[in-house]
Amino acid sequence: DVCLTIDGFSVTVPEGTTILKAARQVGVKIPTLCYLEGINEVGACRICVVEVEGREELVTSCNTPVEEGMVVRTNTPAVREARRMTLELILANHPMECPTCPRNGNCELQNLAQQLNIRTVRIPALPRKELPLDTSTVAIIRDPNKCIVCRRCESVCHNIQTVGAIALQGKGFAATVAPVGGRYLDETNCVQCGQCALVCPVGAIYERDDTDKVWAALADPTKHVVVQTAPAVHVTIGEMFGLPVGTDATGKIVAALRRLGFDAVFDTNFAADLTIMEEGTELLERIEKGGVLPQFTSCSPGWIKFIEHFYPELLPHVSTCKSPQQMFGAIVKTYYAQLKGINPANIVSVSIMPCTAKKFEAARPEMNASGYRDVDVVLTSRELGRMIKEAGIDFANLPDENYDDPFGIGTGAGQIFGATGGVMEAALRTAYELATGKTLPKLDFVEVRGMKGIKEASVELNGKTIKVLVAHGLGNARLLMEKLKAGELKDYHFIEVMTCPGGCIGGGGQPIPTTTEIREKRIAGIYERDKNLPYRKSHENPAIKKLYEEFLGKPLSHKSHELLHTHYTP
Ligand code: HC0
Repeated sequence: DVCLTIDGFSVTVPEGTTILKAARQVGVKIPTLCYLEGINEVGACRICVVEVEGREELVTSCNTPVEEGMVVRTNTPAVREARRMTLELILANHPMECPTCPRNGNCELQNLAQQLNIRTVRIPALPRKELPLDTSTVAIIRDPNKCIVCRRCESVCHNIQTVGAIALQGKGFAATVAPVGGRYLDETNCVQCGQCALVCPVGAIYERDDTDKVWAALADPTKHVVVQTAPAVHVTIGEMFGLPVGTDATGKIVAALRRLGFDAVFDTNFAADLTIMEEGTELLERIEKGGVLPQFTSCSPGWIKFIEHFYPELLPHVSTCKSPQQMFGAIVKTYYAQLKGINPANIVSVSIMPCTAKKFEAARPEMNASGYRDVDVVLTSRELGRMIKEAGIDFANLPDENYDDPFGIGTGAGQIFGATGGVMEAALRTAYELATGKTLPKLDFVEVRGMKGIKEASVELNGKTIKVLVAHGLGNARLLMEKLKAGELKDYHFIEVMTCPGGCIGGGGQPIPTTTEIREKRIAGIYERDKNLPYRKSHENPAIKKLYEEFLGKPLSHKSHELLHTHYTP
């Protein structure tokens, strides 16, 4: 351990601890801007500078380790002036468009200017050349004018996702983080996961806003507008309205969507159950008939794009199942349209997703098996939050309402899709019972839960040991893919990959901030809801049984294949 003093307080911390972290232990919150715990600790912005006795220059506290006997001062005239000057320089080079910025009210630069009590910028605004926005993808918009070169997006894209679509370009005041070689995002390997948007402190990279399309559909009396809400959204949207992190706001989401004017409010959890029926059956079939194993989950669209870009030779491992979002869309435009006697051409299918890549998935040309787009508009959690605010709905005080029939029932298995390991656990609950005809002695597969990057479990099925792996964050997925290619995963049967750290609760469209601690609380909220639901296994969902009886026949039927499955072309 190392002993030092910070602002007169002594503190003892393990060797290697940064001054920034040590200071937090004695209740001193040093301001930061580029800092992102465990991901971007590079001292790029110099907001976190402090004085260290015996050193001539101020040091950046986020990446300077403590030393024995160090005397640190975090709040001296020199420190305050340096921080202010740094911030004023950033502000002099930043468009002052706060009222119309997507991050207005939730911007770390704004907050910091407030915290440092900046009232004037002493440096004249620097001459800036207005650069065009990158609107090349359906999911993510990049505004290079607002980039403050903190490099958080670059760190996440390279180190966590191992995608490397963006990097530092240019020098000095012209520097920005952008696709290499002046290209557009859609010309790179970007998987549109939106983790960059989640960590951007300002409005330099953000989700495309599709709320206008939804407002227009809701105002059109000739349209029947249906909406589905993803598993992860249940426990995250409340954060935008002051509810504690991890609160299950399901009933309030339904009430809010009804007040916004949707004609039918459905639960993606239902379609997650449907996916389990199809994907679980597919797995059992691959095992029995000697198909390509291990089978990979296919519901996380950033992961699909990742494997298409980086490991196309492994595509035969990917389940042919569409994601729950897309399955839902296909069922709405067929079975539901028939049931209600509505022309599918007049149905607008909207989904509320924690994910930016879902916008890309919905726009894939092949996602129209019914003859119509499966899903017409995808809104992220953040966009729905904005619509609710714009409509003046007092979300936190809404009564709890129930989803509409016939897709209003989702099981706990569907609910846990929103957390890493959830799809696997849901699949095991069903595959076990379908394959053995026995009731599972223990429903909770805790081995596959939690924030560990790669998790592993096994289950006995009729005398055969089924081995499974779970990865979240594409860097972890890459590790597994490399092992698979090296022949090390031959005896595994099923691999779940979720693009985003923590799974969908950490999706690129989720409320900001999304930190590790927040992810953990959201995960707890997911499993809490699972525990309290009347049905916890997908095959026991009465609405799913009815759908098979009335429409699909059985899993992997001809109709299922036509509507619920897809194919991948390398
Ligand atoms: Fe997910 Fe999904 S669970 S990807 O993580 O499978 O986005 O929440 O909606 O589709 O159900 C996201 C979340 C979904 C889908 C489901 C899956």
